[in-house]
Amino acid sequence: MHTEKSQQLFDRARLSIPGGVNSPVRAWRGVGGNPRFIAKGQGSRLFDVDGNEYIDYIGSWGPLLLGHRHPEILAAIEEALTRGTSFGAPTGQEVELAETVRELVPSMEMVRLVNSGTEATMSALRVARGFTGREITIKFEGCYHGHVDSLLVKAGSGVATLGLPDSPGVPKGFSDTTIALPFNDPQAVEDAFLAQPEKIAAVIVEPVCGNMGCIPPNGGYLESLREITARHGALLIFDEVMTGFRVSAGGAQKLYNIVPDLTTLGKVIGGGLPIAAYGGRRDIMTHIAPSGPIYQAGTLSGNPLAVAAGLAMLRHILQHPEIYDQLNAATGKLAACAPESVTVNRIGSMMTWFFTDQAVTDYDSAKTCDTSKFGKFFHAMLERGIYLPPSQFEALFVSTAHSEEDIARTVQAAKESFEIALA
Ligand code: HOZ
Repeated sequence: MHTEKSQQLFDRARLSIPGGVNSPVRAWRGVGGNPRFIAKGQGSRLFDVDGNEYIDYIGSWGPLLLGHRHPEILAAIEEALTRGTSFGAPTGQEVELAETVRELVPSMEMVRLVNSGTEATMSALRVARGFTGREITIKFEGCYHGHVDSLLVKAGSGVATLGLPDSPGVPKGFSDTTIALPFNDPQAVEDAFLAQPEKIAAVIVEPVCGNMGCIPPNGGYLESLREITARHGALLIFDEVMTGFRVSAGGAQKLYNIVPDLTTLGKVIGGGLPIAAYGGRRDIMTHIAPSGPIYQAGTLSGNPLAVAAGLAMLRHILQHPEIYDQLNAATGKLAACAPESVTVNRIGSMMTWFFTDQAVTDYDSAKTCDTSKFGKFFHAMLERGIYLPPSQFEALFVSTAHSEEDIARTVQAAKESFEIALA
């Protein structure tokens, strides 16, 4: 496989961009080697600048539920382009997008559009603090909620990939407002509330973790979080940036039948363009400016191109509920091909092959993985034209563009690559 052009671009990139990338996991530090620079995507495929073709299982880290360059999304962006790129004023399509989000995720009685998942979680936390008059947040070890100062405590995703315990630059006062607890342990949450009565504003959780690899909630866990937070007067925030419109049309909250107070969305909601949202109970959301005093704003919030792409994506989901069966079936075939010494976690079209024979239910068990074996597996797959997330601590994503032939090819490549990695 030729990679000279990617290599040259990476050499140049490192002179102008920290680490050569605009988001850390892309630098492949978790698997070794140098990242491929991408020239284009089409359907299930990525093509790099050296002309190599891959079946893509990153899907832009989640947004591309329908694959690259889906015609309905392209048409919506093209139509929006004829009207302008940014107005800094309200548009009709923003209203339609908010209404469509409410239809799919009914717990979001009101919705505010922002530009990234980080902005959504940061804003939701501020709202939770402002609404409750409390300052402390509970998060879970290995969960990642964007690079929000107070949430970069024992975080997953790139922080876990690079093995960084916490980030310099986060004032101690901020991290002191965060309690990080093990995921899937309701007693730890109960104990934290008892230790700090009437101090905890919110519990924020990825209802299905995707940022320490895919880790589903144990039976009854989300119900416990709902019950404990309600009993203690704190808000339950579901960070559905990854799971929203991914694990079901209504996200993880629909799948597990839990009604959070606030929800954050990103990734799929933008169909590949930068947009995110937070929302929830009307009595909480009306505290946001200009309805109320809690301030949050953004020049590009509700950007017309991103709104058009997001609306096309959500309309497709509403019109084609059958896609979730297709995604489930395809991803199930990938899950089934792993040997016994590899643990597989999958919910819908989110999945991780963990290089450990232990059950992976939290960050500690995720860390039992042999990351060097994962690195060998990643490179063996790449050689076979399969492009996986370059970290043991990320989930892979299947799209509706993955054909049966793509999946069969991937299963064959995985069987060969497991043999190489586990030898
Ligand atoms: N933190 C993102 C996934 N969990 C990675 C984003 C990126 O590198 O683009």
